[in-house]
Amino acid sequence: MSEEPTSETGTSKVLELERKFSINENSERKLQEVGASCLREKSFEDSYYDSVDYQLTLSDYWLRKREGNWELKSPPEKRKPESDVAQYIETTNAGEIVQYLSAILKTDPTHAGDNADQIAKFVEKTGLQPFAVFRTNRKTYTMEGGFQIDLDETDFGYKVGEIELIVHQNEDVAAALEKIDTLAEKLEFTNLEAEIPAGVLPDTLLVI
Ligand code: V4E
Repeated sequence: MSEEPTSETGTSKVLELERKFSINENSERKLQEVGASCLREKSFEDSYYDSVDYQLTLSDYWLRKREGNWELKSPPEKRKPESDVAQYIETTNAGEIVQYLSAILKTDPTHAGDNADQIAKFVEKTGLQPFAVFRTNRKTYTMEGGFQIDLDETDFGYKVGEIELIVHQNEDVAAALEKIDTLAEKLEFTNLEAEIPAGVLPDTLLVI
């Protein structure tokens, strides 16, 4: 991957391994049966930004402002292609986000800074615009093994679950992917891609 995920104090980058799945009326009960416990329930609004010709999303870069905080999900250099698990580097540091964006948009990053206000200026200067804005209600469960399981419902009626593990070292990726797949099987979670009805998600969120 372009920059190594690290567990050093102060870093803003982690590698998120996450698998989405369809949820039904039994999903929450199944989670509780395997020992997961509900950590919190919250609601948040996301605004996803891109250029008019979708340079970011077409390159699998996902820039969003969640409740006022900028976040960027970018693809690691190497992914395990055989896995159903999505693998992204998540960056929250404004300076780092601008570095990534400048490279994709082929813009000069010199006017970049390291706080949210300066990233907003960068976004304005490069003409990035919100292309999808929606609110999500999320129930977050945790369970033994470091798993986080989210049950999401958006304000346009889309329901999805997600199993997530965070890793800090490349060497841990293969084992973590296997753990996610094993848990998904145990919970009888069904593959999401096979079941998304056409038109449910904004097309721009289904680019890859
Ligand atoms: C990567 C991506 C998008 C950006 C949102 O990523 P996501 O993991 O869905 O965020 P969220 O809010 O569910 O989790 P959090 O960041 O809070 O942990 S939108 C589309 N993609 C690419 C993508 C895709 N098209 N389909 C699947 C199954 N995964 C990723």
